[in-house]
Amino acid sequence: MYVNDTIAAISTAPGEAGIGIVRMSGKDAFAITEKIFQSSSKKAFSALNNRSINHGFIIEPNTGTKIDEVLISKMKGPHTYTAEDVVEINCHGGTVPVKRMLELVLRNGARLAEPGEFTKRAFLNGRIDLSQAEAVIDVITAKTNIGMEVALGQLEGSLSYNIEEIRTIIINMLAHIEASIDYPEYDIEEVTYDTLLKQAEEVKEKIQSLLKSADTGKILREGLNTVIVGKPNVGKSSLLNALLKEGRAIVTDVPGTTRDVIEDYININGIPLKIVDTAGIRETQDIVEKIGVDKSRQHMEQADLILFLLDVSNPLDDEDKTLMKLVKNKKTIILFNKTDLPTQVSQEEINKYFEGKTMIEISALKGKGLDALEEAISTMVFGGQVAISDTGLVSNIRHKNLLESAFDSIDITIGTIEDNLPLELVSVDLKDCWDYLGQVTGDTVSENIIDQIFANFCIGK
Ligand SMILES: Nc1nc2c(ncn2[C@@H]2O[C@H](COP(=O)(O)OP(=O)(O)OP(=O)(O)O)[C@@H](O)[C@H]2O)c(=O)[nH]1
Ligand SMILES: [Mg+2]
Repeated sequence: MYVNDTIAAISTAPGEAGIGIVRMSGKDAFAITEKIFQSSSKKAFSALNNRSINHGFIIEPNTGTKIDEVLISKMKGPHTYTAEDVVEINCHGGTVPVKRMLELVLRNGARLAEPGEFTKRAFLNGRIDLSQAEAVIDVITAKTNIGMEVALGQLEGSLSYNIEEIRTIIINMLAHIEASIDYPEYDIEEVTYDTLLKQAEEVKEKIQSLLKSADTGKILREGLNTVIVGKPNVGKSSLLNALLKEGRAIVTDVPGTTRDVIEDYININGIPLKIVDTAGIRETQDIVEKIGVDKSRQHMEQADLILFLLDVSNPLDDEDKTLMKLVKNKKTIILFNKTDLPTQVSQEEINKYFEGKTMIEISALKGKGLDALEEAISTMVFGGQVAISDTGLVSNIRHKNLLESAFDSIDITIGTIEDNLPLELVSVDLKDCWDYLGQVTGDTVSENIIDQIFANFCIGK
């Protein structure tokens, strides 16, 4: 799997900037630099210290043309990002200088890196495990401080540590089983089953507590999927605009104004919210509106949180009531909008339809009640403050799925032990569990999946 050549890429974002960085990694990184770098200290690149930053010029070796004035860092493997020899050329930022620099190193023996290939090498060379490599993307794409802290924790190995701890217990169990099968005379069967049961339950508990952290982890990483739902004209787009503090969506007094789904991000007490404004849901003959209404329903299905909007300046009608049934089993906040106008909804009706729900009076037009709404959202999601220590371990859907499979396997294992079935059977599901956990850290993962994961990276990382 490991390719022993030298890769290069532009590691900074495209566009004009103070500096731009071209990064190289691999066995020829130093030799290539030797050819194109003229140090102002007049020393050859090979004579420069390891882990040093050096001033000089990049020269086209065939023509002697100066390409740019640069600072070059020289980092000898294995204590580098990729665990290979790494050179970083800091040249002037801007599209032309970095592009010329990249072309030059490519002409002199490097190959253009694939997306994420530097990090992939760090993984393949054993410097980090797969969950740590995945955390690198999460750090780069983090949308809030908390999201970034969680990703950093994972990058430092918090998840890997927990997984390895569980796998160690499983390995001990498997060893015990092997021994009992091979030397039955040395072991009293009951003891074996008792010990195994205790250990299996410990494994189950540990997996469960990791899984518990997964939902919050996902929210921190991808944003809480929040969908504004309500019949036409109740003020959904007005609410979106008020929360974003900008005129993002078109607002008119014509019911059926919003036809498509509008999405944007806001940050509430550190929680990234993906907030979705939808077409007002109603029966309609208009083809375009109908498509919008269908989309609204799909978004409602996938929502983590629904903001259900009612217009209290008009009496509740059948359309409101139909919608109430649709959101019944969802995490919902009921928002009574247009409270700046005289209300037409009685307290009795409110008690009858919304008992037990979180309810807030707002006016999207006047910006009233929005603080209370933000407060309610963070309370609902985290029961108050976010505690990173126990929420941040699992934030990746791939990890969550694997942990769920591991959980199922250990559950079956426990059943097999409790039924005193043959040890060979116990070990089958136990091995599955060990394997699923290993896929999180990349220990037992297929090449295919590794490629898929790194394909999501940006080039140069
Ligand atoms: N008085 C008052 N009017 C409001 C309030 N919120 C929205 N409106 C008005 O209600 C009308 C409809 O608002 P929109 O935000 O377009 O409603 P919508 O739910 O997005 O409507 P559709 O996209 O058609 O489903 C507009 O004329 C808004 O100015 C409010 O809090 N008070
Ligand atoms: Mg609208």
